[in-house]
Amino acid sequence: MKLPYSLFLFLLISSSFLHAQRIEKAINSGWEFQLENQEESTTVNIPHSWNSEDAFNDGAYFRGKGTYSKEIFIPQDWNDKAVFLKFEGANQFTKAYVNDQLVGEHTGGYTSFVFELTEHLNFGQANQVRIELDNSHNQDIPPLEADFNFYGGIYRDLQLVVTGKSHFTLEGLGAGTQLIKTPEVSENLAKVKFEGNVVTSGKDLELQVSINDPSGNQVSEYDESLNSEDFSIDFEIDNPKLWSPDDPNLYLLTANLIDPDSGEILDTYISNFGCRWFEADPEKGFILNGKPIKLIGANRHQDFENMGNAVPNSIHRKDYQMIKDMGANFIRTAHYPQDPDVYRICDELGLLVWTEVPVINDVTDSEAYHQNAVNMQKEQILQLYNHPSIVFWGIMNEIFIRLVFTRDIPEADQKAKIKTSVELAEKLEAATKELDTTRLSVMALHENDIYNTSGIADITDVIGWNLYFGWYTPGLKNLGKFLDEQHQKYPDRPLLISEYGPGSDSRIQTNDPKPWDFSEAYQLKSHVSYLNQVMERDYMLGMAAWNFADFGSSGRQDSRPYINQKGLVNFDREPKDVYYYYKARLTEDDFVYIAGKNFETRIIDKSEKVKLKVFSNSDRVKLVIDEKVEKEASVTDNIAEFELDLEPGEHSVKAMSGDVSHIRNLLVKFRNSLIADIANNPMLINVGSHSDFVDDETGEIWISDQAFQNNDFGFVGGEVFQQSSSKFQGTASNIKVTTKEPLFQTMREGLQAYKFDVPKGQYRISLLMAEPNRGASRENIYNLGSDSEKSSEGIRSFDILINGILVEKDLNLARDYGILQAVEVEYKINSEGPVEIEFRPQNGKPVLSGIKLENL
Ligand code: GCB
Repeated sequence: MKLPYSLFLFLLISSSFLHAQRIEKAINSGWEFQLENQEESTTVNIPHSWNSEDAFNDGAYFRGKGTYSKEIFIPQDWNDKAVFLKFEGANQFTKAYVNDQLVGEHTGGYTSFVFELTEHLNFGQANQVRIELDNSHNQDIPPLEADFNFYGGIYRDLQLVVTGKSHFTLEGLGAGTQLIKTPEVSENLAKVKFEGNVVTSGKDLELQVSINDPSGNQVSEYDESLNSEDFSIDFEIDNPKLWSPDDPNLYLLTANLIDPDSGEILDTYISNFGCRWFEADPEKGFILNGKPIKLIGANRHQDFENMGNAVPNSIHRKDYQMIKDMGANFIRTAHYPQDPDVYRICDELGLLVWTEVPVINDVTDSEAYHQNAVNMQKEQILQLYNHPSIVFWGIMNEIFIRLVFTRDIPEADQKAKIKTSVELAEKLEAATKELDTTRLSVMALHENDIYNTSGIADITDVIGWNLYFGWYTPGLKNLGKFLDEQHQKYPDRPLLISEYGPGSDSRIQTNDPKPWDFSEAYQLKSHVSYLNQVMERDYMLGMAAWNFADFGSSGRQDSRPYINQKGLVNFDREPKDVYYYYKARLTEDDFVYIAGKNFETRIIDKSEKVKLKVFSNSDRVKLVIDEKVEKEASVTDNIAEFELDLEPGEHSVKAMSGDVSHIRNLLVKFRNSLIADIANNPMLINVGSHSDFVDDETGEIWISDQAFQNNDFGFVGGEVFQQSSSKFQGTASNIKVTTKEPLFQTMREGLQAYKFDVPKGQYRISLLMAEPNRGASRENIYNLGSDSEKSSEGIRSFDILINGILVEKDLNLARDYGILQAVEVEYKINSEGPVEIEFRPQNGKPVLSGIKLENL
């Protein structure tokens, strides 16, 4: 429990009738902003990023310089004060000027920093503040590269802090944090050490400290004159109220710096802290306050749809609340320290935290790079030290991935890279332990033995594996095998899964999920399997899903371009099915949820049943269909599966377990009758795919593909297109000028025809196509000289005939529209009966991504 703010204010006011509080005020509003490559400036509010839009367009997002400026009035009566500018975070190299004088520089995009302004200010006047920021690629600043966007800007709150001339130190790596250490905690006693530093103005000073317990009662106090600038005060708390995810008890420390002559409070420092102890045991897993606790949760990036990384604190809070509500007890702030509020929120909500520095994918051997990395770790630790939620300091993520995936690196260079990476890991480990011996160091590895053979995996206390079995490497079941092998080979190493999970798109729905189809169903299947395999292994500390939310990654071309879609919720935080699955699996209050928010229309074969998955934390689930028929099923792995005989039409399905219920309305259609009902029902087919594609803009459903049979519809000949060297179903590239990417990405290649056994009538036929091969030739075949050139593989062209009428001659998608470009062509015909669209190859194989047939 957090100490209520009202109480906290009361404590402040009551103890400080002789005023002179520290002023901390956000100066976020009304900055003039000018981007290096633009002539016009604009007025912006902080948090701000200049990449919140262009990171989601074609081409590279702007990485360069941006300048913020503003006049700030400084009152005359602050002239006996010290004044500071405090950045909670700005990406990634900052220079600040006051009245054209440089007041400070900072390197790194994810930690806080403070510049003192006092001597540069004109009191009683407006002062010109200019902040120059640069997010260009810089070989000396981590991260060098990563699967997320390095949005530039002052993207966290900016504050003006005003203190007495004598004050608790604000500048330096800790950015104002005074350390509250809990070197020894047990149920009976917590030893607390308050360590800090003050800036004096030569006067005598008195330090008054009080500690209040989670109910607000004072449990300790201290009042002595201060003999030096550094202080270290020991406290003891009997029978401390321990902090844990179930009971996040927070103590409050208030420290006042006092002028002994006048009794005036010159500065105040306030911080929460918590009492808990923990260990990571290679056999028993994670142990908190003496009890084993399986760490289950998610990673979280800090960006949000349309905002980039410039998100308000309310969104940070909402995210972590959603993570807590899902039943998680663990979070990894991958891949960098997040907003200071995030850790306060995790303290309050009760989430155990792995926080890390952004040393990702690759390192350089430059002294500056190493120094910056180490500095970031020191800043992270010194700034976030007091948060009881933090249990792991992360030092690196998948540091050999670039090395492993780059071809033809000479052996000597490989060795040098390994050497400098190991050296940096050792430096980071040493810096971590120098500053904090009470927490565990950790690093995240990708699935490769190089981490073992290089010795780097022996450096930290705990190892996190980022494991993508069933996605980047085959076989969900290989997870357990891999973990057992590691555990046997390295029995002293506490193990975690620091990342896992496939990409999913709430527009892709199927009952027959496959790896890389981006369906919600495959995501669910994969998470269930991972949870089962980790839960049955006591030695595993736990697991963190990749990722809580979809996030921006400009290099990605998945089914939604520029977005990593492995989130349990969408980029706008709309939950996917799997989010509710975690809730059923991890929470204790009665919970029931019928999966398939985006799968309410079921277009099935007449002989098929409607398959429903219901998530619940009870043993059995009852289903009431259309308020009449009742069915029951037992729950395995928190899922009850139902197969329902439902007639075409609308149905309401209510699931009940314990005291709770959940209703989903379904619309059932029979595929076979679509043909007969063509007059009322346009037919839309997601050609080349086993999944339905639900167009979230139009509400249209493009149903999964099938082979042709009489009285029905379907393809004749060909095969599902699979790009060589890619695991993706279809093409792993963004399709331009469409929002229906997955519809175009999956396709049938080499088909001879597509047929519909429809009655006589007037029809409109839309064919959706895209050239999937980047190397496809745009050459006009008529310009080619020889036959051998003409049959070259790079050329794809074909004729299309509808009911025998030639509607396209030598259609070359690359030439006529460009590669990876969505092409939609409509034809109107009068048909005497069945409609047959014939594809005749001229060069290469014809392709088709989607087909829509409407009776006019
Ligand atoms: C990883 C990385 C993470 C990526 C993720 C993915 O292992 O650590 O930064 O985003 O895989 O989705 O590929």
